[in-house]
Amino acid sequence: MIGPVLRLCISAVLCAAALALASGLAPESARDPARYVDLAPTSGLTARTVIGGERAKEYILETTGGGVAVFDHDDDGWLDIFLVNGSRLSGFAEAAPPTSRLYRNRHDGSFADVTERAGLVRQGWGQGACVGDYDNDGHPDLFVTYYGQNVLYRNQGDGTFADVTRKSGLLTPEDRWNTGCAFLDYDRDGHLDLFVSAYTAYEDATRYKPGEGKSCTWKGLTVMCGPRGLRGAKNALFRGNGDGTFTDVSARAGILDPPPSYGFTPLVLDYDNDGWPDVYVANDSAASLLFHNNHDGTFKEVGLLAGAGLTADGRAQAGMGVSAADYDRDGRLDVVKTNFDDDTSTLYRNLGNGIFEDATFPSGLGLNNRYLGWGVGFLDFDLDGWPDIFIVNGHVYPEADRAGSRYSYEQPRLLYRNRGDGRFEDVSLRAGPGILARKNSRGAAFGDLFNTGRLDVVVNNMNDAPSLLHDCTARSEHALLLRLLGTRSNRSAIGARVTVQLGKRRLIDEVRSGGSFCSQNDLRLHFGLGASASADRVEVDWPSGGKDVVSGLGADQVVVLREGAGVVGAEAFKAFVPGACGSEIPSHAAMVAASSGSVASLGGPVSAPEASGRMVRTSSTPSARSR
Ligand SMILES: [Ca+2]
Ligand SMILES: [Ca+2]
Ligand SMILES: [Ca+2]
Ligand SMILES: [Ca+2]
Repeated sequence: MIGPVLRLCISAVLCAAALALASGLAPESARDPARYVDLAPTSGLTARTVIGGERAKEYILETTGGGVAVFDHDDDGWLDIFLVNGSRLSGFAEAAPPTSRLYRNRHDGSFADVTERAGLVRQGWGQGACVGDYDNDGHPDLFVTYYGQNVLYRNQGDGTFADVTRKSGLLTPEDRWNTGCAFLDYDRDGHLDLFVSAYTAYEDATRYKPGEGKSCTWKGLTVMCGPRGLRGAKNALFRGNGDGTFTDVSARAGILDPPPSYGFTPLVLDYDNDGWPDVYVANDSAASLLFHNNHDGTFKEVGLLAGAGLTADGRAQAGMGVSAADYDRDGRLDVVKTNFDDDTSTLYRNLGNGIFEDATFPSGLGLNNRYLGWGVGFLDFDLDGWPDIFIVNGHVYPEADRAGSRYSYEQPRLLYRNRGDGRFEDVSLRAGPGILARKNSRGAAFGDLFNTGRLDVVVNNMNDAPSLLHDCTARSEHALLLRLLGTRSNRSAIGARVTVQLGKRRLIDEVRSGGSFCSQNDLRLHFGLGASASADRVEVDWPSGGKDVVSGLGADQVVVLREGAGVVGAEAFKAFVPGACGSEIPSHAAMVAASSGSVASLGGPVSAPEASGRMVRTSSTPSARSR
């Protein structure tokens, strides 16, 4: 069979398609858009996350949490996984109480539980996590939010962490129900600051028994109360002082100005392209907030003014998770937010001039209104340069299983393909068993766990083991993964804006801490380049005001860019194909090789001049970035 097939190979692309046919795969046109499989059971990600009761939730406290962070804790170039764990009101008489877990990436598709060795064993009602190198020592640090007191873990550079919460000044005078967090450098002084959201007043988390309060029924069923009828909470901003300590500047920075609400996840983005990071906060059962950075250490909340607080018809929604990308490639970051059931997720299209429009229905996201969404991310799963959308779901009420066939406690995931014309296509039913699986999910983190040029998704599931979703689809399209190292800017380069130029196409993204639902994505930026084997130009606008430009950057590699120095390292994407994908699936590297005819550059470090690109210009003017 192979012989005649090879004789038909009149072009590389036809050849790849013919080989796919010969190996039993469907031809390109009829192929499923993706095939996500769950690698967690076979990769060692087996510890359960415990959040409240299994089949009954007495209090709203039992329904939140479950953040995930993917970050390279030991600086070996491979992402590791931190899964936030919760607790249970009835206690743990027989079993040991659960702890959040750190899994070290073994580079072979498996993970080792290093929680104990890393010094991260801790009990309590963990909620979310975010990552940033707050002390600029080159080792990414971990912040974990709790119902109670948050914890700042300083990465000691030897695989272990030290709890420096008290020393850093991040203990709060009273216990809070902290939820999402994000490091950012809002005053652009090179020292990371920290934004923390909170859900309800601390005492209200367990104030009313089901049926006792104001908002304790749903579909005629008695359920846990809230958040309506409970007292809300305010967000907090801590300024990094540059000496490892933080000062609570919430009041003077204007963060306390909006009334208390039910905050879940902060999303840091420069929505108006003025070079200063702004903060969007997904609020539950209330208008979402948008804190515009005034460039003077203060913020002004403009959510309603900007059209990003409510729906097009003026409704407040139950905001849970949130993500940003320029899905329509007009050079402005747009926002997607997950919400409750009997409602849709919301897509806010950035029109410029500080204004968003609710594009949910015109974009095709209004199709699904039966799921309760949490973790969400724009990711370009098919590498065509158009950011797609991935959402994980799960109900807050176990009673949903008794509310009629439309509702369920465990729910499937959703995958929307960006068609490139402003519309999304729901491809969930043709995207593999990892998408169809029904779970009660909360946090989701997006990152290239195996350095293959593709983004994987780690999902924290309630009272269940996590999921690690990997797309097995063979693709010949190209991609770039950029790791940024700040020098004058904060070391994690959080807030850096990258523009990738491909002919007339311009792709943008920013290095971001926090987001999704109370989670942390890969700090490296992933760009799908489609058929382009290189990027014409890559521009980095650093938070310091400096700018680096690299031209002719070869695709299909992880490139390290240092502020003021340009490309300082590059490594070709790996050819890792998990066993769960089946042996007939060629790796991305093999597909690229088949379509380009070049095998030589794959598999090892790439030779410097051609693959690393050429540094064109570095300017280090300390003025505001011009865009
Ligand atoms: Ca550090
Ligand atoms: Ca700062
Ligand atoms: Ca846009
Ligand atoms: Ca895409």
